[in-house]
Amino acid sequence: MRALIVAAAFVAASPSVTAAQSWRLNTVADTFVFAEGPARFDGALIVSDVRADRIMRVEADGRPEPFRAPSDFANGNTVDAQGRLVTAEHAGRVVRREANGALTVLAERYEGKRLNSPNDVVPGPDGAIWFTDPTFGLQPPFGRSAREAELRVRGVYRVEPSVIALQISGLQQPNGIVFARDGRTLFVSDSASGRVHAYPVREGRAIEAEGRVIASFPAARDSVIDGLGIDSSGRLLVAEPLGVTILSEDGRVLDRIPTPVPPTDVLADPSGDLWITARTHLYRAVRTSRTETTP
Ligand SMILES: [Ca+2]
Repeated sequence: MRALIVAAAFVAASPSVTAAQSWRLNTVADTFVFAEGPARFDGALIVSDVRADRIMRVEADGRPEPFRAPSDFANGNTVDAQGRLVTAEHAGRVVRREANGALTVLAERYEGKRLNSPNDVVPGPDGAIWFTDPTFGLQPPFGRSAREAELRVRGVYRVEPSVIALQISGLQQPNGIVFARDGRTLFVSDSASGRVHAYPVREGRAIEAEGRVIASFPAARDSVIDGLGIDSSGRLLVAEPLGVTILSEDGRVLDRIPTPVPPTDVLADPSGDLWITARTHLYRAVRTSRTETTP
């Protein structure tokens, strides 16, 4: 396991004391074709290798092993309130893995038309599944073969059993999706504009108003803004072209973790560490803090 110190950040209230926070970035694996969608499931880390058309399972010793292959070009993963793995597939479905390993299709069509390429997925405050549906998986190498979009909208949807409701329709390429800890705000990244949008959520069930832009990250290093996460303190984690940026809920930059390879997604581990997928790489970012007194 290789490590490097990547960041030293901000200044505390007292002028004489610098609270230097840094992160040690461990490379857990570098053998992915295009890693995405980290999720904690069944005592291990699940990571999609989108372009390799398979989902990998990473045990504590760090070596990825096949979990599901082929995976219908699976991308985002999450775990629902009952502990079941839920996966967004570029092939056009959102599926739930049952205890016996069978897959239940949660979403496949909207108003009779096939979904574009579901990208990322998250449980809502009431347990319903929400997902983004941009068009990145309509072409190889992110999908099996080229196909035309049947839907004009690139939406954000909420799924209840047998009901799929379009919640957001105004984004160009909705990608990362996560709820605030209190469930009253939904954050969505738009990979076309580089923006992070925040939407008020009514009763945990519906978007009640237009969102507002709280941050923006321009394309760089042949990469665009991608996955979002939330940590145990409610801080927003953004996988953006230069690394993972940590924001307050209103978009203030709290910390930055540069990554050598542009990140695709980020997951807060219960330990406080961050799992970061980055194309070929899976990193584990470990926080190291120290306080230095200066003259
Ligand atoms: Ca994504």
